[in-house]
Amino acid sequence: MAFQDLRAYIACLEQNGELQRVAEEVDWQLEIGAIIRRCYDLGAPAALFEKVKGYPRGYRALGAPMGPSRYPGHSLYARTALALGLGAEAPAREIIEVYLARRQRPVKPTVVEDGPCKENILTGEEVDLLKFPIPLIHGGDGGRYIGTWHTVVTKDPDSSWVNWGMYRLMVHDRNTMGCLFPMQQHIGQIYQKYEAKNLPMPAAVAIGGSPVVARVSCAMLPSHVSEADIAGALQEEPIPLVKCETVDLEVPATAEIVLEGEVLPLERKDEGPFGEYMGYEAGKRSPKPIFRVNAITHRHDPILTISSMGMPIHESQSVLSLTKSAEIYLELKKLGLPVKGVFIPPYGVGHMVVISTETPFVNFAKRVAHSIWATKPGLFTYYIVVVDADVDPTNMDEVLHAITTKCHPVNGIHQVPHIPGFPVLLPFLPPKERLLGDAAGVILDCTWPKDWPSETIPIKATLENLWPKEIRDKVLGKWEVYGFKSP
Ligand SMILES: Cc1cc2nc3c(=O)[nH]c(=O)nc-3n(C[C@H](O)[C@H](O)[C@H](O)COP(=O)(O)O)c2cc1C
Ligand SMILES: [Mn+2]
Repeated sequence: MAFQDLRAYIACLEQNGELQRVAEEVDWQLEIGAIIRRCYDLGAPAALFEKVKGYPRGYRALGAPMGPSRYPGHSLYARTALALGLGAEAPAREIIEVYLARRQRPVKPTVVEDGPCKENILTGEEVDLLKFPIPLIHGGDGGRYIGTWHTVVTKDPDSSWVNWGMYRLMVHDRNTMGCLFPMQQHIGQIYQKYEAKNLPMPAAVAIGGSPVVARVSCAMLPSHVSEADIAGALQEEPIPLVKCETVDLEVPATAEIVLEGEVLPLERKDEGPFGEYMGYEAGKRSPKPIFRVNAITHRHDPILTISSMGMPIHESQSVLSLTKSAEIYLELKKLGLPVKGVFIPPYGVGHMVVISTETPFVNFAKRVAHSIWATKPGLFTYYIVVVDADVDPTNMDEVLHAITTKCHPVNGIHQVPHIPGFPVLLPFLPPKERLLGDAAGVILDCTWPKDWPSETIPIKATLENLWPKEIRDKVLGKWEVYGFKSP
């Protein structure tokens, strides 16, 4: 089932107890950010702010669009599950399986003549970003951030590849924004090509639309894969796109707000800091590229989507962790590695990845880890935990048990200096390395060494392993007879 737009998704959230309408007037200045922060802390529903101070009624904002859920009976990932047309109770494993299945069948977008995002078209002097209730999210932020749950559309000048990515956008003034475009990301690679020729990079920002649009924009797909095709795959229907007014790019036709413009070559202006996804206000104000907005189009009564990064769990981890896990799994399968499951635990802010696998030969954990570091979705993972195939990687209790009983504190831990990391923000790096993203990684090998004689490998003391089948069957069969409730 496909959602036509953000509004259909909001209606679905509301039906499922995953939306709170906030009729009370709220302030864009810190109050909205604090409310979203508390939504994450409590696993409270997404917040639809219906009246923002100083803004006309109708100019609304949606906070925590895919934040974690603690609604009774729902999965932590309920809003992601609903966006994919699954039940709100679908656990991480099921969402990853559905993602992997649909991901195999990309669906190209269609181009349509017109769409709701063209209901209002503003050019020239009419362009004013502050027309929208853009929040100052955290105390200490360097400015108001309009881009925290959105899609930046750019085109590779050397091919037909169109990239969608989510990169934070800070408002400088009515028609310029600051951008964080690291070279490790697709946009950094594309922008570099324009800049080398001293050309502005045409760009468009889409806010809103079908919920899969923002979702794939932070999915860590490989290069030259168009996120639009994967968005279509995830909703099993093409995403309708419309042409922009002033740039040769297309955007989702049902987007709430579209910003069209160009990223200037060789010019920089101070941007940041911003409370970030690792859980810290990391990185100082520093010179970054400038996005000049030449046109804005928007729906009547537009809804600005907002996430509020900071301590987990928030969109960046509850969303990124599932798609990133699935993308890493796909990359390892491409290499023919006998991997059973991959999971990025949400409190690890994407830095830790757990892989359960068969181990066909010695030092296999190292092969897995170095393979991960060679892939796009494996960028920015620093703790690689390799566990045997009988450990469920989505179950952190099982993973911790594997670490503390199977990983030798010296021989099982392999430190790898100087791997690429996320520049500017990585909290554990000293200041100079942090600026560059000169990171380090570690492999925790929690698999039984291949060279140990099999009789020396301890037997896991489980119900399955240590009791004969007839006793197990008897105990399970009589569970309620003993007086217990069935699980
Ligand atoms: C709310 C949010 C903000 C993000 N901001 C940035 C950012 O400013 N810079 C960046 O490189 N990645 C950022 N990311 C992560 C990217 O969206 C993610 O790595 C994505 O895969 C990038 O697209 P690409 O793979 O096409 O480069 C952000 C993610 C989220 C959820
Ligand atoms: Mn990409």
